[in-house]
Amino acid sequence: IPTPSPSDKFSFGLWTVAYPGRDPFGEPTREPMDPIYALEQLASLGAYGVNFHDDDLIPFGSDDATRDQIIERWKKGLADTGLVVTTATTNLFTHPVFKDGGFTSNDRDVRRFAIRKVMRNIDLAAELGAKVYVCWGGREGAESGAAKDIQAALDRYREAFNVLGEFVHDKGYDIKFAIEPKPNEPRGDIILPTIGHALAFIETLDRPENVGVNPEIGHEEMAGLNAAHGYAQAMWQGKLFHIDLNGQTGPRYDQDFRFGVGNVRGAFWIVDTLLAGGYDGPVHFDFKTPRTEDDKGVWVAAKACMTNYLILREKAQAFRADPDVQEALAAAKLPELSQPTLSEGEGWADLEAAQLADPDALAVRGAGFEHLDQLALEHLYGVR
Ligand code: GLT
Ligand code: MN
Ligand code: MN
Repeated sequence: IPTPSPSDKFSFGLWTVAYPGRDPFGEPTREPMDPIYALEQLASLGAYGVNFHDDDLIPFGSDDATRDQIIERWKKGLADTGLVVTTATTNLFTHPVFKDGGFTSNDRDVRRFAIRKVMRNIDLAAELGAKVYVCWGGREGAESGAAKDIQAALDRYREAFNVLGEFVHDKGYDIKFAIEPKPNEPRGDIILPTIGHALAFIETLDRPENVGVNPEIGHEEMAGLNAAHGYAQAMWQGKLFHIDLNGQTGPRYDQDFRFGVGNVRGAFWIVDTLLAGGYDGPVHFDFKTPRTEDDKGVWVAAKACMTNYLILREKAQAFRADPDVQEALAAAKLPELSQPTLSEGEGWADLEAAQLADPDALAVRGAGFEHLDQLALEHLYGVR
């Protein structure tokens, strides 16, 4: 069984391991977790970095003196464990003030408060060396039609990112934003529900180059989408700034299982896609340990996220290196897909005049995809 090490760049949200097991139907089943204990455990398991919401670390409403004390203790914990703050984010969803969202709340005062809350935590994120700032707009949405003017809400969403982009620029921070899409939960419908919506929105911003996406596997699968294809398009557009890896079993509530369970075949292709695309950011897990588990179970689950990634990485690499697979890829014309459709110097007029292959002859050629996919499954099932 492979062992994680910091060179694998595994990172965890503080809220993931500290999740106390509260759900809409039940009270927490685990004690609140000291953030320093979380750092110690993660470091001992071989993790590299952490990500946190402002309120994960500093309880909402803390006075300045308390805040400073907590930050000093956190810095010492980081120094003692060697963990890196790769990423930070803002909680714009727990406090009741955000019941109708932060950046897109109908209430202007709430929107102003939300942007200020983000600015304050970006200052801290920059001080701690974070390079990515995640924005999950979990409460930006609605349960009913007339309650939200979506075009106006998108104007306000854009305004918030433009103000924050200006803020980061003016302060000279080396920080990029990563928008995390999700289709629903906790709102009935969430704005920017998928990777595609987010990518299109980003192009409307004043500084699109500074904003990318942080797609979560489970969120794409909740929308019935192929998460690996979404990750691939985000990389193709130079926008995969961060990732939230976890497990999900089809379109239902946000399960946030540990990475590698749920859609196992999908997880294999996610890892293969990340390797193929040369993703080199933090390999970040956003999971919640089921509330059936005690503290020991939390660390079993956290470690398993990393172990499962390493197992799938070995399998994806072995799949790509297998001569039978290379032969099957060639037979399935994968190298041909990388060739431009028109030749060098050829234009539409040449194509119009060209002698083309007989479509009926083309139509009877088998694609060879079943053989190729069976080879992948045999690698995944561990018999190759
Ligand atoms: C929350 C959510 C996650 C987001 C986090 C970032 S918080 O737990 O379920 O998907 O990534 O705000
Ligand atoms: Mn989730
Ligand atoms: Mn997430």
